[in-house]
Amino acid sequence: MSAFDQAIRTIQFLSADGVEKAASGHPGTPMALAGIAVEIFTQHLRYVPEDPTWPNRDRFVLSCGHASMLLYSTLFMAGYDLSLEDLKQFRQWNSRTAGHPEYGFAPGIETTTGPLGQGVGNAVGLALASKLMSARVGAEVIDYNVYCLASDGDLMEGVASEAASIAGHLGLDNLIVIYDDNKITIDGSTELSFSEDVAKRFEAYGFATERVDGHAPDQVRSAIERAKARKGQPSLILARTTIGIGAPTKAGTSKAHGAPLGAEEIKAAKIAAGWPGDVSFNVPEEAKAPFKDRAAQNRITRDAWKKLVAGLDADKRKTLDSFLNRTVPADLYEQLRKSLDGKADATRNTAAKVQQKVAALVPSLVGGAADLAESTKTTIKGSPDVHRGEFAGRNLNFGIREHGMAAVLNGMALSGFFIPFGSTFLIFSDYCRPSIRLASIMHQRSLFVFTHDSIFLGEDGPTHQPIEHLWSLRLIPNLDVVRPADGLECAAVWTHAVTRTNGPTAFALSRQKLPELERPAGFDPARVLDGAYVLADAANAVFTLIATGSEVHVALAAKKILDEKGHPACVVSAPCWEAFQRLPAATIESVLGPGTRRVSIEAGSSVPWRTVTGERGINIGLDRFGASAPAERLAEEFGLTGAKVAERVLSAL
Ligand SMILES: Cc1ncc(C[n+]2csc(CCOP(=O)(O)OP(=O)(O)O)c2C)c(N)n1
Ligand SMILES: [Mg+2]
Repeated sequence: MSAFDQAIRTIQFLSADGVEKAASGHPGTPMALAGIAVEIFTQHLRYVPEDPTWPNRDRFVLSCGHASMLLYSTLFMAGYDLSLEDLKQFRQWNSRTAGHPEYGFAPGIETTTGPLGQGVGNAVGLALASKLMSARVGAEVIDYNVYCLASDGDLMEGVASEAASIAGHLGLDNLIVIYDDNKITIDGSTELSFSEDVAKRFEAYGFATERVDGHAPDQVRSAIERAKARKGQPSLILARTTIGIGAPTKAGTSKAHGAPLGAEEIKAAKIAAGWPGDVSFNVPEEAKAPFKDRAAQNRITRDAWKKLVAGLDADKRKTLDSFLNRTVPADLYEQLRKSLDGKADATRNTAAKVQQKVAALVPSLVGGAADLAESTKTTIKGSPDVHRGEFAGRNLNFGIREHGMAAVLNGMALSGFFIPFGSTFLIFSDYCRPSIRLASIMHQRSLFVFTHDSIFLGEDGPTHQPIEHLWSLRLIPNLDVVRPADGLECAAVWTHAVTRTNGPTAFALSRQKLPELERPAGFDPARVLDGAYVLADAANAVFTLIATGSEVHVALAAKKILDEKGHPACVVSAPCWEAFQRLPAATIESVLGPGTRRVSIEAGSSVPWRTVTGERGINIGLDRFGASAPAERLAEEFGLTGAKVAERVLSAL
């Protein structure tokens, strides 16, 4: 048996053995795709296992994350820092080999996958990032390929279709998607639910496609060679495979998908493949040879790259570093504050002005809108749009593809070069949510800029008015939701978002004009970065009014009435509840006022605020859908004016 074939067998049976030992997992797809993985990792992929973050490495994305043992076995064989012991710990507590690949758990895992379709979106973002970088620092410095393995489920999912449509539109010829066309999903044959011609669909997106026998190495090799050489089009290679190939009774059936094969089945498969039937986790040294050869070649390429980078002129080097480090000036907040004009405006407009300044100071900031740039105002002025073949600009047109946009943003963030943003209305955060969740899991600095953040968008009515969205986003762990109330808060939340290196930020910005807030003399602007702070104090306060965004000025108006009526209230503005929660408990208590009665005011779901305001709390918001009407009328009807809030608070006395 050749070393190449031994490598395939080794990965097939490491995967099957790993699943068997864990008594849980997906053996069939790794067995079927081992040949393609060996082909990619030994013949095509540019990587250095001991230098896994080399910026110009090719990226490998296993979109069908359920086949995680394929990735783990391959990374192990390729010499990454992942041991045989790690493979034996598959799916166990604290192991690096979780059920689905988790970004950051082991080197070589370029993204977290498992929710089908997302990996395809990430792969598009990774490919786009390479194109953007080539345009900035030259293709000799950054120009990598992205290899993505995708299953039937991946290509059935809408998010992959949206992202693929973007990739085809932009002609991302560094993207090679290999489709595991095994005609099997969990419930059985794809005949049950999937009858379109996938090749034709991808051709319509602008992909070049070709069909191969996924178990014929020469066919796979030449198809990948052609894909690499292709200019102006991404490639989809439809590889016909047999799930669980070699398993005597389960091959080709959904029984090979998501359960251990069983001792007898594995043994028979091993013997039939010329493998020792009774040995688990068998790794012949020879099987590693093709990977070692590839790594040796790649080291030469990497060393030449290092030399090239060391020889770059100072300007180019500085440019490259500003992306490699995603440099943000240390005094960003100060500079943003200085740029404020103090004019009352909608926070979508005020934040947009702040964003222009951020863009001028942070080269890594790139992004776009899902066909709402006119409304979200996120276009970076003075920079061209990105088009097919023209990647120097900073503005992307994602089209009406919110989910695809969010998954692509994550890929761009994962590239290591960009702080990407994508914008749409807050109501459509629902269309982005699975990707926002993954950005949070992966600790990626993806920025989701949502405007039209409440019923006060007015006339468009209930379908466009977010209600549960603020809290529903706040419920995602490690996502920071920011809802600024005025210019200073816009400066603070933009600073927060671009300097936050361990997670994403979702913005909620108003469509309607808001007043600039007055702050007491000597107010320390650093307090805004705390996430919540006392905006207006009161001696002997009876109430603490906690408000966010467009309801902060309502709280101030209510305070005035309450103060006058002899029930003094202080106002806490909370532009980022998550940041505030990370402060010491004593600080939180002192801001919220230990002895006062707490009142939350936010134009959205009020129920979750009960956890903040407590048993005696008063929660003013909206626990029903909104209505189509001018904003002023809605404020009156839904009790969100200063007078109505004061009335409600007093009635609770
Ligand atoms: C968004 C999403 N929906 C459902 C699942 C559960 N799930 C895991 S694999 C799978 C389908 C398996 O079929 P396929 O994608 O063709 O993979 P194969 O069995 O061929 O490896 C499903 C529905 C998931 N992981 N992600
Ligand atoms: Mg399948």
